[in-house]
Amino acid sequence: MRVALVVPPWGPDDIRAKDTRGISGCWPTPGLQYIAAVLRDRGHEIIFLEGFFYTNEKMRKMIADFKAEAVGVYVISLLWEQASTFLNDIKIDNPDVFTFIGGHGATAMPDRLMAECDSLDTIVVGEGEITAGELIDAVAAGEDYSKIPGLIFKDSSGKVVRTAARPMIQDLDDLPFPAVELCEMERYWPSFEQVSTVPAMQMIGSRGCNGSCIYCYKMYGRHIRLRDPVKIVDEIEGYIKNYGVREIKFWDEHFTHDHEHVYKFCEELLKRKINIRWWVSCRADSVDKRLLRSMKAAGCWCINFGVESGVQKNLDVLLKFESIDRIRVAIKLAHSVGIKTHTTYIFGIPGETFEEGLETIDFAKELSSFTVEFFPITPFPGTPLYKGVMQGKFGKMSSALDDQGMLLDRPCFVPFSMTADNIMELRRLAYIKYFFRPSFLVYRITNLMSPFQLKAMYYGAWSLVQMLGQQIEKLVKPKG
Ligand code: B12
Ligand code: SF4
Repeated sequence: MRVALVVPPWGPDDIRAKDTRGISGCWPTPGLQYIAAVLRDRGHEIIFLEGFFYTNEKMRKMIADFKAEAVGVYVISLLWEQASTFLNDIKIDNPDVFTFIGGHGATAMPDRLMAECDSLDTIVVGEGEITAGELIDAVAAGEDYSKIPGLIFKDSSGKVVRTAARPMIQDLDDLPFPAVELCEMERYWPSFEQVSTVPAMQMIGSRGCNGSCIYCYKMYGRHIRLRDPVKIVDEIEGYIKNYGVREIKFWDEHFTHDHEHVYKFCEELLKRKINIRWWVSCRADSVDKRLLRSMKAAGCWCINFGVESGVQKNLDVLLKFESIDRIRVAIKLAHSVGIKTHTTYIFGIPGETFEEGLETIDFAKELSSFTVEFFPITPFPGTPLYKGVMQGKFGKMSSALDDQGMLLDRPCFVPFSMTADNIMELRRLAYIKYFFRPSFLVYRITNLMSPFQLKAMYYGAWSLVQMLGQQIEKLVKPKG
């Protein structure tokens, strides 16, 4: 069957605040690349269309030229409007085309999406490889798919039907590597603050996280499934050979959960003498010096720690189960072995005050990571935070899905303890106070790792100038 897999048309304006649009890039979507690989291996003909490169009109034309018989669309909640418009247009062009969607947004609020889009035939819920494979095989053969687990669709009477739950894939090594070769790889580039050099590739080495943070949408549950380190390194070798890749960004939710697994991965890289930089995310309570030394020796240049707040009470509200002291220790340890850190922080935690937000900024300065990000907290559908907000707890939230981005100009959620202006001011102050420190600027300049990072600094500086302008405007503008 001819299947078009599509990231709907989108641009930096849809997902970023004005002041950080300059640093925006686009990574390919790993989930859709996995779906593409599975469908290809089942004998279907695939075209992969990235909405960052094409307009809606252009993609419709490409789908018509390809004579697609099925169109599968990646959906996150923020970009649902673009996705549903696209699905409607595709059905206008060819009413017989079979449409299906998957992804975090599709999984978190399937009933709403089904109700809002008549052009949508089926939703693949959760982990999609096996379900999408069975679904497209059935559609191609003209067979009934109503018994395939993991689906939501409307029956002939218009009633929404949900099939049995699809169990998680037991062994991730059964999956093929993501079909990167179907994407226009040469057209992608990462957002500037996200890598130390290019070409860079992203990878998923595990799925799941044992944490329970209330703002995190945990599609893969608390049990962490690991890929074989040998296969992960095989995949890396392929990227080096085929694309000259110099850096890997692992999007695993919690890379260092199983130390033995990390040691095996590092040993494999060293054994094959693979010289590559890599970047991972992990929890602060899961690292020690021996592990960090091994990671550094095998090429890890940066670790992302989701710090979120410098106030213990707020970490407790988020159910982070991390202590401020442990975070401090983890970051010091990483720096002591020569690994840089990227730390992220959120403002607008339920119950957080403006003054506590200022304490978080001080904590970020104390930790002094190489790169930082400050976000307004965003309750994504499917998270305990979102459920609480819907029950009237915690604060007020916009119901428009396109407001649900953590990088936009306004927060979509405001806790009872703050105002929207407080949150945006804390974000601006955080960047200004963090970067306008002579010692920090010296650290950044003396630690440049490639011309790409020089470019990143240029765009970062431009963002800061805009934030400074906004802050000055706020201070001089008469109140009321
Ligand atoms: C990698 C990543 C990115 C990358 C790559 C984005 C991309 N397009 O894939 C970057 C950094 C660019 C990014 C950006 C953003 N991201 Co992001 N990102 C992730 C992350 C960390 C991993 C996703 C991943 O690859 N997982 C591994 C793959 C294998 O799993 P998967 O994506 O779930 O795919 C499986 C299923 O969902 C399903 N599936 C997926 N797509 C499809 C399509 C079809 C047709 C079918 C049938 C099935 C299917 O099958 C796949 C295989 O099993 C997740 C958090 C997480 N840990 O999951 C957030 C996450 C997906 N991102 C999120 C958000 C909000 C964003 C941004 C909007 C950020 C912002 N500005 O506010 C932007 C949007 C950019 C964009 N256009 O996509 C949210 C989405 C929330 C929601 N409810 O929709 C998440 C869940 C993080 C969170 N905050 O909780 N992100
Ligand atoms: S530690 Fe990270 S991935 Fe794990 S639950 Fe918390 S936010 Fe989600």
